[in-house]
Amino acid sequence: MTKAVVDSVRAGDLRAAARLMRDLDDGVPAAQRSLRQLYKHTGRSFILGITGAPGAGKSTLVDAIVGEFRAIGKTVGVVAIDPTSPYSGGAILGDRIRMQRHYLDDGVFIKSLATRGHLGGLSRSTIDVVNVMDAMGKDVVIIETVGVGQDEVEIVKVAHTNLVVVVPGLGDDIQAIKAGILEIADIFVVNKADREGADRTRRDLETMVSLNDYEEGEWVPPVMPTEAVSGKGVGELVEMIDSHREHVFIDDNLELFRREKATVELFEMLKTRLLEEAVGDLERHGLLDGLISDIAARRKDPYSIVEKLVNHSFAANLIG
Ligand SMILES: Nc1nc2c(ncn2[C@@H]2O[C@H](COP(=O)(O)OP(=O)(O)OP(=O)(O)O)[C@@H](O)[C@H]2O)c(=O)[nH]1
Ligand SMILES: [Mg+2]
Repeated sequence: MTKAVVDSVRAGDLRAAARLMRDLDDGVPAAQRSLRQLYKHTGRSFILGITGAPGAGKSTLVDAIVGEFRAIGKTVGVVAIDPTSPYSGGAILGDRIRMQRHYLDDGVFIKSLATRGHLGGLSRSTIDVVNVMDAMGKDVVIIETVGVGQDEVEIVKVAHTNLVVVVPGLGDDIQAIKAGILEIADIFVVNKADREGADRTRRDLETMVSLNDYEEGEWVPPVMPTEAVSGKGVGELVEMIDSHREHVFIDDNLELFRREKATVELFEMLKTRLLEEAVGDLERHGLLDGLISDIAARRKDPYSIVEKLVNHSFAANLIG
């Protein structure tokens, strides 16, 4: 059974891959087993992360970038992480509409992930989907995510190249960008370059980048203007993405990248499993609700509870 799924996914079967992703969402144990087998067939895709504020034009840009990759015969997988809507909600439909050109193209596989309903965190689910697409043999896997929480910051470590999309007129926002996003951006994209203030935003970003110290041979993030709707600037952006890909694929850099990705994968999986294990155990012993009430009422503190749980075999130590 597992072998059949693994073979079908490796052969690029869209239905098998879609079913596997759904089973992973539903926590079907057999799906986990398939992932284990698939892992050794991953590591071939080029993974591109696209982060930016809601409405910055990420999906429109993804659509245009996909068009460029398809034009040179590359197959593409897209994971769109939707910040608010559940599966039946508008944003997924929106993603489909914005990527409509590719919706009927067999060479493009689009999967949306809702942020809700991932006990172990969204990073884990994203990694699973990326790995399935990688094992399917997609040449490129694109992850679209709203760059806010810590979760997203971890996710981007699985991408070879990260675009940070900003829009003109961000003013004070540049401070916010500075704080978290500079460290993840390999390329800054000033999208909606048709709007007023695009040049200013571009200069501000370039100044911000220039204030950083870069070592010899280190990648300095360029700032690229685009108009995702018309496709203007997208060709140049894809060329820059390719330059960065070449930079990452220099031996030492690639080794470093692979270790970083492996670390994120291991840690995210551990986090999920341990959490599932602990919560499941507490539930089975009928302790979870009471514990939460006790903590809420300050009768117990979460620090001591967690300490007891991890020092011993979860709930066993709380009974008896
Ligand atoms: N003027 C202008 N509008 C654009 C451009 N690119 C995208 N838009 C518009 O911006 C709106 C948001 O685009 P999306 O691609 O959905 O943005 P997003 O960042 O994916 O949004 P979320 O996924 O909801 O965070 C849409 O109405 C697009 O048509 C551009 O280059 N110029
Ligand atoms: Mg979007």
